[in-house]
Amino acid sequence: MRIAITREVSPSLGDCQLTHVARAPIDVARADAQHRAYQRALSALGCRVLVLEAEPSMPDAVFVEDVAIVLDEVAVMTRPGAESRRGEGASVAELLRRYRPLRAIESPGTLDGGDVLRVGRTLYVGQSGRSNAEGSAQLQAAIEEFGYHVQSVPIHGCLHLKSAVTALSDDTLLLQPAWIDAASFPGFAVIEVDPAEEHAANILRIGDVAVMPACFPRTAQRIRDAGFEVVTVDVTELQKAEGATTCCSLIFEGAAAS
Ligand code: CIR
Repeated sequence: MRIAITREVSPSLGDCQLTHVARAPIDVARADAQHRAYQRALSALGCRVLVLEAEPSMPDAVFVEDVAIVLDEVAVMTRPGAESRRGEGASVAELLRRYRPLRAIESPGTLDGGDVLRVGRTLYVGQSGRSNAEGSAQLQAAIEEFGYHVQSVPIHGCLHLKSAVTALSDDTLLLQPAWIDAASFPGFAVIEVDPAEEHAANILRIGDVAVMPACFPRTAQRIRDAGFEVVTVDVTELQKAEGATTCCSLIFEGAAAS
């Protein structure tokens, strides 16, 4: 069955890290309500949603995607580039070890899960301010025995690789051309985000469905026109914290937890 690990919104979300987005007041109660709706959307798409307790002293801990890379054979705990986020992984690791053997990125490596896009056996890793070359090299060493390989991709002007590109299927990408060069992905069909919707490239793929923020209707239409199913969620408060839809879950196939 498909598992989705999530974590409740921290009451300190307003003190989150921000890199390319200007700080705006966050309504935490609203963020929490939106996050619950996101969890319900994942449930409706067949996920068994596991919910970790909020971490009151860790503003960004709701963004569980950044602390682990979960593959079919193994999970790799990351070492997030922002120091304030390095404590978030412990409770996720505790849960993940029920499902996968664990490996870990060690200092001086840094890696955010938001920088890792898996398509088939390739893990594209963004060269962002959060993930360094040592982090990519350690990821490669941790997973190569399972037949995966890491490919570094330059990005500019955004937080993470998956701010700039995500996969709608194994051969079609959704991409923001201002932040990443489509030439880094030879052989893929590419749908560009609508120019009026700068942050629209981050979709969460669950099976054949693209889960994306409701505030990008033009890009949603482009995706539907290409034959994909779209489910929208309202995540405006989480977007103020520089998150969107992939960041709030770790999704993988696993037996039901006891
Ligand atoms: C951060 O800057 O780390 C958080 N405020 C946002 C992280 C979003 N993560 C993601 O999209 N994978």
